[in-house]
Amino acid sequence: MTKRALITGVTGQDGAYLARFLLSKGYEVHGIKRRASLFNTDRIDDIYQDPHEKEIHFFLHYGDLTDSLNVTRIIQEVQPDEIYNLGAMSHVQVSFEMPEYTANVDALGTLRVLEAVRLLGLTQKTRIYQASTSELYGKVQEIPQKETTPFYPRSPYGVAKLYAYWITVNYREAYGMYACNGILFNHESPLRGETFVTRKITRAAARIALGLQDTLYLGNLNARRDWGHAKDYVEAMWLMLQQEKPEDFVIATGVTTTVREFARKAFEELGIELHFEGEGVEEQAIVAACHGDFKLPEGKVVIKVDPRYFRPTEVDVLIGDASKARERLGWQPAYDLDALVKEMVREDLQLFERDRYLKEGGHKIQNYHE
Ligand code: NDP
Ligand code: GDR
Repeated sequence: MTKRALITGVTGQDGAYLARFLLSKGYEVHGIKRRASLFNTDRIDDIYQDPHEKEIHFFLHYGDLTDSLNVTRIIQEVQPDEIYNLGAMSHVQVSFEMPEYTANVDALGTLRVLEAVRLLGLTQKTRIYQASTSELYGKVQEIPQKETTPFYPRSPYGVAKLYAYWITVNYREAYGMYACNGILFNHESPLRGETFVTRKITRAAARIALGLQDTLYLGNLNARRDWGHAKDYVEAMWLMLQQEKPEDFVIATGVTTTVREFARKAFEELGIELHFEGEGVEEQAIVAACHGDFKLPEGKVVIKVDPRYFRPTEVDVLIGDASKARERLGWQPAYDLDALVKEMVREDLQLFERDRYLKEGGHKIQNYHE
């Protein structure tokens, strides 16, 4: 029997990787996309199937996690074996500006999915994956962080995800549902949203090397994150739903790196050696040497700190212990940080080479500063 999966947030980074992964496993995949005034399906365009084709395995439905009727109707129509609840307002800094909306989507949105499954009588059929996050750990309580580490979220996003975590546990215990939390540490890829720090850095490094941009403005360079590759992490989501009993799992690489070091690695990938000098908001990165194809003058300032990217409350260090996932799920990441940085920088370089041709041809190109 073909299994049917429903993915909320299918147009996001993880949704795009997960949809591909499930299709490759023979699933019929349904995704929820939001209505937008422009096309917003870039990340899944290559797996999109025209509804007029004969054999369709991938279906898109208009929807929104703030709309209970819509969520319930889609679940009723699809009758999924598995739901992956990835939809969220996922930007930590933006959550300080939109706390109520973040709570509505990230916290209550999760409740809407769980309650729809319950009201529709699907508790014994439908398994649910909840996209929980290392942001639950927030202020350091223990290093490394594992399933038993106490939570102390540091943003409206983290707090909303805390509700989602516990409501998932509660529905599992109260109604015997197969519902579990993947507590995923940061994971990145060439499909990562442009305003998250890794992608912001790899895009800017490529653009600076190509002469399309002068300076990259960043916030806290000392923050440490445990960065993995989204491709590895979506496999862990699926594995969590294939177990006998529903449980919660930490997914992480076990290596933590500063934002500064990530930036150094990204520029190094292009043959540009950086030297960081100064402290706090005065800190900047200058070109120390160029080894490859791109010739930037030594001493050129390429990174500056801009306090507008500082957060009211910061998460200083994240490093995860994924022993439980290794032992019980047999999960092991294929990518390390260097392979991740290499892939992201290469793809961004390719992307912006097109802009360089346009610029050389006298066309105006867009500037990016977020
Ligand atoms: P993205 O921001 O790339 O994708 C988020 C998805 O949610 C997009 O498809 C977005 O739609 C959709 N969405 C946003 N608001 C709503 C809404 N109101 N109703 C329905 N859908 C909505 O996130 P990622 O793919 O990186 O992350 C996936 C999930 O995993 C998120 O829940 C995130 O919080 C969580 N997570 C992510 C981690 C990471 O490092 N990437 C780590 C741990 C957890 P649109 O495209 O229209 O904006
Ligand atoms: P994070 O990711 O907050 O960990 O949440 P992000 O890449 O936004 O920030 C990581 C760290 O980098 C610091 N930083 C900057 N961040 C951004 N976005 N822009 C900057 O210019 C900048 N300069 C420094 C931040 O302060 C922070 O310390 C991500 C999201 O995917 C969440 O949805 C997910 O739950 C967590 O990862 C795990």
